[in-house]
Amino acid sequence: MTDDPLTMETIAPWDGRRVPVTLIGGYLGAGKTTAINEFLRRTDRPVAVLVNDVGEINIDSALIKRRHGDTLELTDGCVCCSLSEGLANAFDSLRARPEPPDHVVLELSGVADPARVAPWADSDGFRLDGIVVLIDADQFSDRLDDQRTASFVTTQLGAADLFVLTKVDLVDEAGLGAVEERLSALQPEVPVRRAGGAQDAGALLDVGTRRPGGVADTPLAQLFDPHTVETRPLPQPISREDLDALLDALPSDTVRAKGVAVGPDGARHLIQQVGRRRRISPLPQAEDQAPTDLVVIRL
Ligand SMILES: Nc1nc2c(ncn2[C@@H]2O[C@H](COP(=O)(O)OP(=O)(O)OP(=O)(O)O)[C@@H](O)[C@H]2O)c(=O)[nH]1
Ligand SMILES: [Mg+2]
Ligand SMILES: [Zn+2]
Repeated sequence: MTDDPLTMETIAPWDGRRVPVTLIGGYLGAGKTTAINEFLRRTDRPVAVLVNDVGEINIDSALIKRRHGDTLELTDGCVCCSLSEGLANAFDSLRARPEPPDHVVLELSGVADPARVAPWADSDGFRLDGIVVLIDADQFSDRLDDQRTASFVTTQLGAADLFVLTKVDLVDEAGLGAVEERLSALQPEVPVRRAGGAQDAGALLDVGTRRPGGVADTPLAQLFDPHTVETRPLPQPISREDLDALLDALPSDTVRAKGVAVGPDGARHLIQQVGRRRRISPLPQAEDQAPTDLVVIRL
């Protein structure tokens, strides 16, 4: 930084105002895009959304854009590993606007370490408001017990200011209690909220001031990423039987798959697979989401 007033003026936008930035982290498929969409549905404030998807096709940003025009995508890599330039450009393009957004929400990739992205959120014109890490109550224990994924999950936990438990509808009370116990053993100071009620979307942005020392205490970033991201061709159109067969045939180390398929009748379907859990749901025809190939993330 320099004290040259001319330089200061050209860097700091909006008369020195700093827009709060919330980072949304959480392992692959934890429910980040779903939660952001829910949040946007409940607010009419001007929120800018940045979405990082590791595949070549940014399905998430398409899903958010269907409802929210102010969405910038960061595609084909992870913001904390290889896309830092893209992230810097995204913040620059926000800074170039005459009017600041009220808030910026950044969906991190499912393998990102939020602590490595935090400095961008604290740059000119912005202020890191907090790091929310979503915890998939359905898959958390498996991911923590699998040595291939445990370090990703624990690194993300270490950066969090708030945990939001997702998919509480898929887990019984004893299971939820077990997840909360493990979380509080690992990160006793970080509050945990269960998602599921009307207030949850609000909880996402209700982070406010950061935990003292939060990010500084974060363990060093993972150096070896075992994930591979592939794009597999999806025949268009494809029958439901063929689609199921294709998904059944994915390698057993698949942790995440997503894409948009078109059925024989022209109807579009969103494919969402997280671990072994699969969901294929119709997309409203009116929204005309283009079909995509299948993004497959494996260990
Ligand atoms: N049952 C249930 N499913 C959920 C919930 N939240 C999200 N899902 C489903 O979980 C799947 C993944 O959700 P996403 O929101 O795409 O997850 P993500 O964290 O953005 O995934 P990546 O960006 O690929 O890491 C989708 O099928 C969602 O519908 C929930 O609270 N309950
Ligand atoms: Mg997502
Ligand atoms: Zn990364």
